[in-house]
Amino acid sequence: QIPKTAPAVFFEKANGPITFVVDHPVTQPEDLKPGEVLVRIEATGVCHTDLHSWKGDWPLESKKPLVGGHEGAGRIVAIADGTMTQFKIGDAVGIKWLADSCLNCENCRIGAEATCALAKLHGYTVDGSFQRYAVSFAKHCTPIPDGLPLEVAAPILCAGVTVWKAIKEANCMPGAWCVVSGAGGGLGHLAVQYAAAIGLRVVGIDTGADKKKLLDQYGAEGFIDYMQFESDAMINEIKRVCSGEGPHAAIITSASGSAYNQALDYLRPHGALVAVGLPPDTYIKANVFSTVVKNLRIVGSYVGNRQDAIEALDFAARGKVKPQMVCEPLKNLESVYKRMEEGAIPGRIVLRC
Ligand code: 8ID
Ligand code: ZN
Repeated sequence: QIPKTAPAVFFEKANGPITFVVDHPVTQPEDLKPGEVLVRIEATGVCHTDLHSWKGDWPLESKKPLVGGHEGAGRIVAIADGTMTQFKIGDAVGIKWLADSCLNCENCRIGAEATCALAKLHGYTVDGSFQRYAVSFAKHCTPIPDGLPLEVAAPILCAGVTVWKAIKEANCMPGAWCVVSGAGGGLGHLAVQYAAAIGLRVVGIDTGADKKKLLDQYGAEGFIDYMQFESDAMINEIKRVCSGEGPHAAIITSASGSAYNQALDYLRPHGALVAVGLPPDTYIKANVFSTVVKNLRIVGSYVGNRQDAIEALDFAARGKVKPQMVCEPLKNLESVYKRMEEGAIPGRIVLRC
């Protein structure tokens, strides 16, 4: 019952044509290697990372031709012979950015699998979720809780996991102020919800009435439209909104570099800048004197581990976090990239496979 071919979207070179086909070859169960599973993807989010990957704007080589996508939710339809796993055929699982890692190096042993030197990345170094049947790795598939619709789980598998982990890195107590920059985007709108869910006081930075409206729903205590402020005025406004003293944390999920510029100036002493968004060729410029005397922290946060993924999905299963999403057919990927580039997507687009 596993077809020989199925729909997929791929590209052969950076910035090249984005091709939708209905007859992409499907890896057959007997061709899976030990440890691998075949997942019938039902829904996949489109992350801005997929757009960077197609544009080829990061200093990291990717596989070509490439089937992108790393927020895939589906069901296991085959498990390679000789695979040690708790999963059974029919189980709902997620496939995320981190496709596989050795689980044996120091990084993996401390639960930092994303920094494993042997890590494989879905939609980057191995094919991902922009297809109906994807090969993944049993040890890194994430179990999706019963009752959580697969299209709702999809955006959690990268955007949700990543921002949940980033909020943990900020290390704030309930009641602390947390600024989310890029707050109306895929990662940002979930960051606002996770932060609110653990009792942080949240201020969103982004632009446009649609994004403001979205964030108001989540109990954000402020929305700052970055297009309406000059740099110094914006720093003052952020400080003003956060009890006059600035936030305890700034989670930067914007895909543009400018969002990084002011964070060190508006954070209060002991504040944390958590770097999440990945604009190419961008530097965080920190004044050493003020970084030292304000006891600031600058922390990079790269996706999350298997446990972070389970925790992130649990918030969604309990209804504490709800992705804002619009479902569209897989063949719309190219048009989604256009809208994403224009910053015109509040929340996430989820493609049905
Ligand atoms: O593990 C990681 N660190 C990780 C995981 C997943 C994604 C990092 N990312 C990276 C992506 O590669 C991308 O660079 O996070 C970034 C955001 O991904 P996304 O949330 O999927 O992108 P989006 O939906 O396009 O949202 C970006 C938002 O940023 C706003 C836009 O308006 C949009 O709502 N924005 C921009 I562009 N410039 C801004 C600025 N100067 C800004 N918001 C505030 N200030
Ligand atoms: Zn992503």
